[in-house]
Amino acid sequence: MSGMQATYLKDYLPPAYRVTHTELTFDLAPSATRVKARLHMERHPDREPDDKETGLPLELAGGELELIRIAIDGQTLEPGEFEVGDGKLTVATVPERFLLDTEVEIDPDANTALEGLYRSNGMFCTQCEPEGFRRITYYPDRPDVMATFSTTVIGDRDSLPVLLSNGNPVEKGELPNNRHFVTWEDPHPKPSYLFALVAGSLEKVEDHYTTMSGRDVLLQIWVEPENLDKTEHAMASLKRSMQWDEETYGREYDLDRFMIVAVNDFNMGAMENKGLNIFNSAAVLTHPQTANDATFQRVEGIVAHEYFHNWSGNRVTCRDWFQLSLKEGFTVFRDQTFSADVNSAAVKRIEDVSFFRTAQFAEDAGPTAHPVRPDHYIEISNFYTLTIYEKGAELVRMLRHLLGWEDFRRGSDLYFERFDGQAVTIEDFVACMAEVSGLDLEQFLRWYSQAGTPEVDAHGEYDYANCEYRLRLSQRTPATPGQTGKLPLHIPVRMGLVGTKSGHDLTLTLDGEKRGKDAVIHLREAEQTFVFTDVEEAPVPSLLRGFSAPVKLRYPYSREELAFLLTHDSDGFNRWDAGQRLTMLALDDLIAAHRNGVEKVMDVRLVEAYRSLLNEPGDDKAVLAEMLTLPSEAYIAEQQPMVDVDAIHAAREFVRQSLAWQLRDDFLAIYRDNLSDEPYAPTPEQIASRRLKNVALAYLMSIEDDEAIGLTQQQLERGANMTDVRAALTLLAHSDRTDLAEPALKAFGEKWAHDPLVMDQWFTIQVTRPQADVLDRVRFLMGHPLFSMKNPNKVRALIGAFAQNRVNFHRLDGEGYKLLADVVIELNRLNPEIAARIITPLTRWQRFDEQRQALMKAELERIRAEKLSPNVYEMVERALADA
Ligand code: B3K
Ligand code: ZN
Repeated sequence: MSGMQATYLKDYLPPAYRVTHTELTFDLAPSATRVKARLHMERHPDREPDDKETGLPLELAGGELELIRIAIDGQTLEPGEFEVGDGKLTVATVPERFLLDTEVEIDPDANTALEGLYRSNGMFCTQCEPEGFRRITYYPDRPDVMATFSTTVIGDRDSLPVLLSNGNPVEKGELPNNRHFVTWEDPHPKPSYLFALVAGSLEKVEDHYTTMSGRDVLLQIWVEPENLDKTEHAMASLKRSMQWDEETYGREYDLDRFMIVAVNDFNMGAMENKGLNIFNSAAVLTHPQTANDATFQRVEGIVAHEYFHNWSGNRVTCRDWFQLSLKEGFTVFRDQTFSADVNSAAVKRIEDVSFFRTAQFAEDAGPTAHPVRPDHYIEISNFYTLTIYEKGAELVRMLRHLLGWEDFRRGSDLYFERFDGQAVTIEDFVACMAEVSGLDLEQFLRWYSQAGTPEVDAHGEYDYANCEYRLRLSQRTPATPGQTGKLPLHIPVRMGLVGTKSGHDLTLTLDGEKRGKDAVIHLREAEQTFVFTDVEEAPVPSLLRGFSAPVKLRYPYSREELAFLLTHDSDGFNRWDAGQRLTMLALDDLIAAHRNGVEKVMDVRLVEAYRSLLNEPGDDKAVLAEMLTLPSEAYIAEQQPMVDVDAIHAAREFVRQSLAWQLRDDFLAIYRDNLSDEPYAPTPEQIASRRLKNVALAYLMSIEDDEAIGLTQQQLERGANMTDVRAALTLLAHSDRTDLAEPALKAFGEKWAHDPLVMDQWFTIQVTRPQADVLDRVRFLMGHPLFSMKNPNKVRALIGAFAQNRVNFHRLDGEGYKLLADVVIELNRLNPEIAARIITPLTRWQRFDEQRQALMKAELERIRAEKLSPNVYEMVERALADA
């Protein structure tokens, strides 16, 4: 089957023909939209015809299109002069330079895949990355074909008063039959994946930004009328992002207007279309009463991410989709740094790393592990992964560590200047970094082609007699599917030595050179020893500070050493990490006790560590809240050789409840100290305070403390903001107090039935309950009038969230797996991209006991027996490859 064929990086060839200018006309109708395209085409200078007589055939991608007409230089082609099929249109002979005219009809209403042109709540919108443009018109739909665009949108004046596309509006007017049109011109050459069109009954909020060179930019956020009051935060985030990119990277915006549109049905978070970003409404709309702090921060990060793509992605784009991380890894790194700069930097890093070590490590350890630059794919949409995005960002962060900020910035300037308006590769990016710094980055490039998480083992020895500290580091990367022989990587290890007497960082002297108190050492060999001299006292090493490389670092720390680092490490991130390690040691013992049916005993050292945290809270509440947060069940699972969901759940609950019993009054004091009457603002200070308060309340609720129940109810009833309301409702709903939870859920559901984003939260709260009856609840809610399998947010809120409910999804009767498989089979028809994402938990079967493995594989086999989309086919084949 041709759709199932793999594409290989090694087969890359420039396109035979390129497009210099694209003219599009859309005549919009819900189930029969006409698209006329006029492409100004010429042969690519690097492509010689194989045969001088016939030249090079013209091949254009296209799917789900009904061809009405095709003409070359004004001459309509007759059937026989071209061929349509297999997702493409082929013309055997064309001139060196020509005008291609096509007209097609498409059916936006039938488009449930949400790729190409589709309708959401009556609004027309597009999603073209990576290969959606071919569902709009026949085109060389690949990122290395960059053209200027001129787009005319025609629609009904009443139902579609707003007609938007990329660039600047240049003409508008009235047409017969109550229709009107707007023509847009985008002067910046762009690949087809950055094309966008929106038409609907929308309203806007406007603002202005003056760029560093003094140009005025009109900023617009377009939403459905009822959401006009939910745009303030996104607008403020946009302006902050524009300013930050000028100050930090010297990058200025390049059009007269920048538009954001909020859409309810959207596969991803948002899309960086040139000058017309399209956002999942969940990633842009906020209001203190409807969105919690985490959503405010997520919106800020995504607005920044899409805006930053204007340079890292749009002005300089990818040569082919294997280079996806060139734009995504760099842009994630940019948005992470932005969020760190405008919020609490330590907390941002803690959040990013704990997510990374939970989810990306799991991807690396599973059957879909792939390098940051894959070398083949069946369906590129399956590669919008944590490895491409988050690990890609970690690689860029390592480059910043290796070069230092100043050289890194010079490298980035060189990259943007040299490749402006071009489609390039990861080597091009790394070469700029090597050129400005003089560093040899050859070995570093292996990070892009080698999959898997490197494991670094560290051992230290202090030599009292010679005042020397010897640190031996060794690295190995476990085999991943299709890649067995792994090579040593270039790993920057940021570190310090904390004196056990003084409690301070000691000066690091390496090879006779003083390196300060915090240095980056370079591990390049499979095994390397670093000898630090003039070390006046016995130290505890603080390694991989700030998570300076995406590796698993093992060091045989004692609990005493970890407790010491927890209070003395000068690096906030590593203080947190020491706490995590200490907690993990206690959890390991408890997991073993649970498995062996032995009585569980709480580690008093952990209780004392928590007690000191609570009693000497320091000034960073945000970090404290992170320190008090136990590792998630998913994170704990990642640390185990074989996942025992029940033992993990029991051990974690035991720790939570033991801490709550023993530190009850401290938690209560923290709760009370952080109550506030201030009006809501998404400031780092307020967010930290609310977080700390709600973390404390969660501990107290874990033992169903009477006073805590009263406080939770009060917090819910007071309804100060969604952060507090959602936290309180979740605590009640996840407790055994059904008598309190059910009326609260009912009231919340009735109050917010009109707001889809709040209802998403309502679904999630219910299906993440630990109680055993939750599966029935999931099935019941799937029949709720507000649930729809066609809306990706609803699918994520209900099904995706349930699959994260570890004890219930992994039920031993296999009903959790069966439910997910049923959903995958249904979504495979409706929306293959979402189907291929939601299936992920089933692909991780190797990590579980034999009984669960058999159940999960049986469901994968059941899916495999269906007629599958390339998306799901590829995932299932990879998942079952070793079965
Ligand atoms: N570049 C988009 C990805 C959309 C792909 C969807 N199949 C989102 C982002 O990373 O900004
Ligand atoms: Zn992106």
